[in-house]
Amino acid sequence: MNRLRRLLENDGTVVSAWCGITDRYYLEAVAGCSFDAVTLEMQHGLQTESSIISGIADVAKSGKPVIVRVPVRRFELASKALDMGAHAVIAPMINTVEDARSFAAYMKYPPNGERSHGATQAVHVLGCKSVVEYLASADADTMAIAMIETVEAVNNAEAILDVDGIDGILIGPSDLSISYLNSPVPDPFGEATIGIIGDLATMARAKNKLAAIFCLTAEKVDLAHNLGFRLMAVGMDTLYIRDGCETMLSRMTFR
Ligand code: 3PY
Ligand code: MG
Repeated sequence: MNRLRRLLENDGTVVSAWCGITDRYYLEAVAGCSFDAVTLEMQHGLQTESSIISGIADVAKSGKPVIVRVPVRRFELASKALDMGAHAVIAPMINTVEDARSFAAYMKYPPNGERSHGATQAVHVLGCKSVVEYLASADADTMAIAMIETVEAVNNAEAILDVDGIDGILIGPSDLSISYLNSPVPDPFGEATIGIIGDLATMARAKNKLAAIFCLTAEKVDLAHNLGFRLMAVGMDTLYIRDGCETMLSRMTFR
Protein backbone atom coordinates (compact mmCIF):
# COMPACT_ATOMS: atom_id res chain seq x y z
CA MET A 1 0.00 0.00 0.00
CA ASN A 2 2.85 2.38 0.71
CA ARG A 3 4.72 1.53 -2.49
CA LEU A 4 5.08 5.17 -3.54
CA ARG A 5 6.08 6.38 -0.06
CA ARG A 6 8.71 3.64 0.15
CA LEU A 7 10.30 4.66 -3.14
CA LEU A 8 10.48 8.27 -1.94
CA GLU A 9 12.08 7.43 1.42
CA ASN A 10 15.66 8.59 2.04
CA ASP A 11 15.54 11.15 -0.74
CA GLY A 12 14.54 8.49 -3.29
CA THR A 13 13.52 9.46 -6.81
CA VAL A 14 10.45 8.37 -8.76
CA VAL A 15 10.12 8.72 -12.53
CA SER A 16 6.52 8.16 -13.58
CA ALA A 17 4.99 7.39 -16.95
CA TRP A 18 2.09 9.66 -17.94
CA CYS A 19 -0.66 7.73 -19.69
CA GLY A 20 -3.73 9.16 -21.34
CA ILE A 21 -4.34 6.07 -23.47
CA THR A 22 -6.73 3.65 -21.80
CA ASP A 23 -5.96 0.42 -23.64
CA ARG A 24 -5.21 -2.29 -21.08
CA TYR A 25 -2.54 -4.05 -23.16
CA TYR A 26 -0.80 -0.71 -23.71
CA LEU A 27 -0.87 0.16 -19.99
CA GLU A 28 0.56 -3.22 -19.03
CA ALA A 29 3.33 -2.72 -21.60
CA VAL A 30 4.18 0.74 -20.23
CA ALA A 31 4.13 -0.58 -16.66
CA GLY A 32 6.55 -3.29 -17.82
CA CYS A 33 9.10 -0.64 -18.90
CA SER A 34 11.55 0.68 -16.32
CA PHE A 35 9.40 3.54 -15.04
CA ASP A 36 9.11 3.58 -11.24
CA ALA A 37 5.38 4.43 -11.33
CA VAL A 38 2.54 5.01 -13.79
CA THR A 39 0.22 8.02 -13.79
CA LEU A 40 -3.22 7.73 -15.39
CA GLU A 41 -4.13 11.10 -16.86
CA MET A 42 -7.79 12.13 -16.77
CA GLN A 43 -7.49 15.93 -17.11
CA HIS A 44 -6.31 16.12 -20.72
CA GLY A 45 -5.92 12.40 -21.50
CA LEU A 46 -8.52 9.84 -22.52
CA GLN A 47 -8.75 8.24 -19.08
CA THR A 48 -12.28 8.08 -17.72
CA GLU A 49 -13.95 7.06 -14.50
CA SER A 50 -14.35 3.56 -15.90
CA SER A 51 -10.90 3.24 -17.52
CA ILE A 52 -9.09 4.09 -14.29
CA ILE A 53 -10.87 1.20 -12.56
CA SER A 54 -9.28 -1.34 -14.89
CA GLY A 55 -6.11 0.74 -15.39
CA ILE A 56 -5.28 0.89 -11.70
CA ALA A 57 -5.77 -2.87 -11.35
CA ASP A 58 -3.69 -3.62 -14.45
CA VAL A 59 -0.77 -1.39 -13.46
CA ALA A 60 -0.86 -2.64 -9.87
CA LYS A 61 -0.13 -6.16 -11.18
CA SER A 62 3.34 -4.89 -12.11
CA GLY A 63 3.98 -4.04 -8.44
CA LYS A 64 4.42 -0.37 -9.32
CA PRO A 65 2.54 2.50 -7.69
CA VAL A 66 -0.35 3.99 -9.64
CA ILE A 67 -1.06 7.71 -9.58
CA VAL A 68 -4.19 9.33 -11.04
CA ARG A 69 -4.48 12.93 -12.22
CA VAL A 70 -8.12 13.98 -11.95
CA PRO A 71 -9.71 16.86 -13.89
CA VAL A 72 -9.91 20.36 -12.37
CA ARG A 73 -11.88 20.41 -9.09
CA ARG A 74 -13.26 16.88 -9.56
CA PHE A 75 -12.29 15.94 -6.05
CA GLU A 76 -14.96 13.23 -5.83
CA LEU A 77 -12.91 11.39 -8.46
CA ALA A 78 -9.90 11.65 -6.15
CA SER A 79 -11.77 9.58 -3.54
CA LYS A 80 -12.91 7.21 -6.27
CA ALA A 81 -9.34 6.71 -7.53
CA LEU A 82 -8.24 5.87 -3.98
CA ASP A 83 -11.18 3.45 -3.60
CA MET A 84 -9.95 1.72 -6.75
CA GLY A 85 -6.41 1.36 -5.37
CA ALA A 86 -4.48 4.47 -6.42
CA HIS A 87 -1.40 5.29 -4.35
CA ALA A 88 -1.61 9.00 -5.04
CA VAL A 89 -3.86 11.55 -6.71
CA ILE A 90 -2.73 14.70 -8.48
CA ALA A 91 -5.25 17.57 -8.50
CA PRO A 92 -4.66 20.32 -11.09
CA MET A 93 -5.09 24.06 -10.57
CA ILE A 94 -4.95 24.17 -6.78
CA ASN A 95 -4.78 27.93 -6.49
CA THR A 96 -5.90 28.69 -2.96
CA VAL A 97 -5.82 27.28 0.54
CA GLU A 98 -9.56 26.58 0.16
CA ASP A 99 -8.90 24.48 -2.98
CA ALA A 100 -6.19 22.59 -1.08
CA ARG A 101 -8.44 21.99 1.93
CA SER A 102 -11.27 20.64 -0.26
CA PHE A 103 -8.91 18.33 -2.10
CA ALA A 104 -7.33 17.05 1.13
CA ALA A 105 -10.79 16.48 2.65
CA TYR A 106 -11.69 14.09 -0.21
CA MET A 107 -8.36 12.30 0.20
CA LYS A 108 -8.29 11.61 3.95
CA TYR A 109 -10.71 9.81 6.26
CA PRO A 110 -12.21 11.35 9.40
CA PRO A 111 -10.86 12.79 11.62
CA ASN A 112 -8.25 13.99 9.08
CA GLY A 113 -10.78 14.70 6.32
CA GLU A 114 -14.15 13.71 4.92
CA ARG A 115 -13.37 10.75 2.65
CA SER A 116 -16.37 8.46 2.52
CA HIS A 117 -16.04 4.82 3.54
CA GLY A 118 -16.03 2.26 0.72
CA ALA A 119 -12.53 1.27 -0.46
CA THR A 120 -13.79 -1.55 -2.64
CA GLN A 121 -11.25 -2.53 -5.27
CA ALA A 122 -8.34 -1.01 -3.29
CA VAL A 123 -8.42 -3.76 -0.69
CA HIS A 124 -7.89 -6.45 -3.36
CA VAL A 125 -5.56 -4.53 -5.67
CA LEU A 126 -3.28 -3.56 -2.79
CA GLY A 127 -3.26 -7.04 -1.25
CA CYS A 128 -4.83 -6.05 2.09
CA LYS A 129 -6.30 -8.86 4.16
CA SER A 130 -9.33 -6.79 5.08
CA VAL A 131 -10.77 -3.32 4.73
CA VAL A 132 -9.72 -2.69 8.34
CA GLU A 133 -6.12 -3.27 7.32
CA TYR A 134 -6.56 -0.80 4.46
CA LEU A 135 -8.13 1.81 6.73
CA ALA A 136 -5.33 1.52 9.30
CA SER A 137 -2.78 3.12 7.00
CA ALA A 138 -4.67 4.59 4.01
CA ASP A 139 -4.29 8.23 5.06
CA ALA A 140 -0.59 7.85 5.78
CA ASP A 141 0.24 5.67 2.78
CA THR A 142 -1.61 7.47 -0.01
CA MET A 143 -0.57 10.91 -1.22
CA ALA A 144 -2.53 14.05 -2.07
CA ILE A 145 -0.48 16.03 -4.56
CA ALA A 146 -1.63 19.58 -5.32
CA MET A 147 -0.68 21.14 -8.66
CA ILE A 148 0.90 24.58 -8.52
CA GLU A 149 0.57 26.06 -11.99
CA THR A 150 -0.65 29.66 -11.78
CA VAL A 151 0.63 32.97 -10.42
CA GLU A 152 -2.10 32.80 -7.77
CA ALA A 153 -0.99 29.32 -6.70
CA VAL A 154 2.65 30.42 -6.45
CA ASN A 155 1.60 33.34 -4.25
CA ASN A 156 -0.27 30.88 -2.01
CA ALA A 157 2.22 28.01 -2.29
CA GLU A 158 3.55 28.25 1.24
CA ALA A 159 0.04 28.18 2.75
CA ILE A 160 -1.06 25.38 0.37
CA LEU A 161 1.93 23.29 1.47
CA ASP A 162 0.97 23.91 5.11
CA VAL A 163 -2.53 22.43 4.66
CA ASP A 164 -2.82 19.20 6.65
CA GLY A 165 -3.39 16.30 4.29
CA ILE A 166 -1.53 17.88 1.37
CA ASP A 167 1.45 15.57 0.95
CA GLY A 168 3.23 17.44 -1.80
CA ILE A 169 3.02 19.69 -4.82
CA LEU A 170 3.46 19.00 -8.52
CA ILE A 171 4.42 21.85 -10.78
CA GLY A 172 2.70 22.13 -14.16
CA PRO A 173 5.39 24.04 -16.06
CA SER A 174 3.26 24.73 -19.14
CA ASP A 175 0.29 26.28 -17.34
CA LEU A 176 2.70 28.05 -14.99
CA SER A 177 4.40 29.74 -17.96
CA ILE A 178 1.05 30.59 -19.55
CA SER A 179 -0.06 32.23 -16.34
CA TYR A 180 3.18 34.22 -15.92
CA LEU A 181 3.40 35.25 -19.57
CA ASN A 182 -0.34 35.91 -19.87
CA SER A 183 -0.28 34.14 -23.22
CA PRO A 184 -1.74 30.83 -24.44
CA VAL A 185 1.65 29.73 -25.80
CA PRO A 186 3.55 27.78 -23.15
CA ASP A 187 7.26 28.14 -22.44
CA PRO A 188 7.82 25.36 -19.88
CA PHE A 189 11.01 25.80 -17.81
CA GLY A 190 11.53 29.12 -19.64
CA GLU A 191 13.22 32.27 -18.37
CA ALA A 192 10.06 33.66 -16.79
CA THR A 193 9.47 30.66 -14.54
CA ILE A 194 12.66 28.62 -14.06
CA GLY A 195 13.67 30.53 -10.90
CA ILE A 196 10.18 30.13 -9.44
CA ILE A 197 10.22 26.40 -10.22
CA GLY A 198 13.49 25.96 -8.32
CA ASP A 199 12.17 28.01 -5.37
CA LEU A 200 9.03 25.84 -5.18
CA ALA A 201 11.14 22.67 -4.99
CA THR A 202 13.21 24.19 -2.18
CA MET A 203 10.09 25.34 -0.33
CA ALA A 204 8.39 21.92 -0.51
CA ARG A 205 11.53 20.10 0.62
CA ALA A 206 12.04 22.49 3.54
CA LYS A 207 8.54 21.57 4.71
CA ASN A 208 9.28 17.87 4.31
CA LYS A 209 6.71 17.54 1.54
CA LEU A 210 7.07 16.02 -1.91
CA ALA A 211 8.44 18.22 -4.69
CA ALA A 212 7.12 16.85 -8.00
CA ILE A 213 6.95 18.17 -11.55
CA PHE A 214 5.81 17.26 -15.05
CA CYS A 215 8.54 17.09 -17.71
CA LEU A 216 8.14 16.52 -21.43
CA THR A 217 11.66 15.21 -22.01
CA ALA A 218 14.42 13.24 -20.30
CA GLU A 219 16.62 16.37 -20.35
CA LYS A 220 14.01 18.25 -18.33
CA VAL A 221 13.84 15.34 -15.85
CA ASP A 222 17.60 15.73 -15.25
CA LEU A 223 17.19 19.49 -14.84
CA ALA A 224 14.27 19.02 -12.40
CA HIS A 225 16.24 16.45 -10.40
CA ASN A 226 19.11 18.93 -10.07
CA LEU A 227 16.62 21.55 -8.85
CA GLY A 228 15.59 19.19 -6.03
CA PHE A 229 12.46 17.52 -7.41
CA ARG A 230 12.04 13.89 -6.45
CA LEU A 231 9.00 12.79 -8.46
CA MET A 232 9.14 13.53 -12.15
CA ALA A 233 6.36 12.52 -14.53
CA VAL A 234 7.82 12.31 -18.00
CA GLY A 235 6.50 12.44 -21.54
CA MET A 236 3.16 11.32 -22.84
CA ASP A 237 1.86 8.41 -24.89
CA THR A 238 2.39 9.98 -28.29
CA LEU A 239 6.02 10.75 -27.46
CA TYR A 240 6.64 7.19 -26.21
CA ILE A 241 5.17 5.78 -29.42
CA ARG A 242 6.93 8.26 -31.71
CA ASP A 243 10.34 7.87 -30.02
CA GLY A 244 10.02 4.07 -30.01
CA CYS A 245 9.03 3.92 -33.67
CA GLU A 246 11.58 6.45 -34.85
CA THR A 247 14.41 4.81 -32.87
CA MET A 248 13.61 1.46 -34.43
CA LEU A 249 13.38 2.93 -37.94
CA SER A 250 16.60 4.92 -37.55
CA ARG A 251 18.53 1.71 -36.78
CA MET A 252 17.79 0.36 -40.28
CA THR A 253 20.82 0.90 -42.43
CA PHE A 254 19.26 0.80 -45.92
CA ARG A 255 16.74 3.65 -45.43
C1 3PY B 1 1.32 21.63 -17.14
O1 3PY B 1 2.51 21.66 -17.52
O2 3PY B 1 0.62 22.63 -17.04
C2 3PY B 1 0.72 20.36 -16.79
O3 3PY B 1 -0.36 20.34 -16.25
C3 3PY B 1 1.43 19.10 -17.15
O4 3PY B 1 0.57 18.21 -17.75
MG1 MG C 1 -1.44 22.09 -16.34
